[in-house]
Amino acid sequence: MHETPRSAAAVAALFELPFADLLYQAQTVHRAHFDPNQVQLSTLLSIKTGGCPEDCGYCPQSRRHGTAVADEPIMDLPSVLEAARRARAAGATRFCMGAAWRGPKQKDLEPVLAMVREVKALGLETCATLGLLRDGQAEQLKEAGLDYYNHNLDSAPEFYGEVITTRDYQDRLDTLSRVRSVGLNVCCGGIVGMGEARSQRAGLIAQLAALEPQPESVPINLLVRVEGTPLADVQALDPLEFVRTVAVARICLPKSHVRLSAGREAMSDELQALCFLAGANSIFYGDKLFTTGNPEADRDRALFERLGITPAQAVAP
Ligand code: SAM
Ligand code: DTB
Ligand code: SF4
Repeated sequence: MHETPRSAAAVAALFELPFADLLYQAQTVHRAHFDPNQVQLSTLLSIKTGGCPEDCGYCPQSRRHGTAVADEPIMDLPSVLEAARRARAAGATRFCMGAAWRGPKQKDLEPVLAMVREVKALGLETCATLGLLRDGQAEQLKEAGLDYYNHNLDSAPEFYGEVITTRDYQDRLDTLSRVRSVGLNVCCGGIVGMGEARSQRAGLIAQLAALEPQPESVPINLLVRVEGTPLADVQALDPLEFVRTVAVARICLPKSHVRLSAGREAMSDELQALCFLAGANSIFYGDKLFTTGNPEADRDRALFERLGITPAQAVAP
């Protein structure tokens, strides 16, 4: 069995393999740890949209970019629970609540704790992505019943400053340590197609693979180019390079759920099939991400039918 690569150079060498060899290795690793015909379904909800003070170049929710996304108040609990019930009825096993914050103030966190408690009581796995956490906040989320915290590294360290200037890589690593230290599961991945070099895609995966323990869940986002953001006009990534990225993530993070995340709405069924073959085994399910589109659930169900993929069932509590 192949040794899991660790250095950025070893990860970069995987990208250079002939496509068939890379996918064969990824599929072999995938089958050693997972049922290759099962995909986990997570549904996203933006519980607080827009008006974010950060300047992430890819993000339509930054108030620094002239996008069409309005600054909205936090959602009320009944509306969140209504969305969670719909997600559960549609077959999702995890419900991910996101907020357009640099990080939650304590007064912001209180209503989120109630949402976590109530969504958990519906029998769904709970995930939150609220930005940077201060001391004591991860403990409160864990105590409320949170299962996963999403906090992406998003790019290689040497590329991060090209895309985000209002925080640095260490801020992200510090929050990941706080999350891990209270026993929350970690959801940590990134975005490709932002104009980065292949060596920087390899650098991102090397960073993710070096997290100890490795994240349980690794979202691989394909940049969604949104009008008004600094990255709106970036050249589209070669779709086969995206498949290579999924395959390399699979090999370097053999036991993680690798999630096809943002950008899937514009992907053909054939491209998605290649990503599943490359070891992707999770998707965001439901017709919207936070502010951008996602394939309709019945399109996903039709694709799963054609591929003989079954949705992963909820884990016993
Ligand atoms: N504000 C929190 C944060 O930044 O960690 C949580 C919400 S933020 C929207 C969550 C993730 O969405 C980002 O880390 C990024 O990976 C992804 N994302 C945001 N805008 C995107 C875009 N236009 N295309 C692809 N992924 C995007
Ligand atoms: C992740 O890596 N991608 C999801 C989830 N984790 C929170 C968010 C994608 C957001 C895409 C842009 C939008 O819809 O605003
Ligand atoms: Fe804010 Fe998160 Fe968007 Fe960055 S990615 S602007 S922190 S919502």
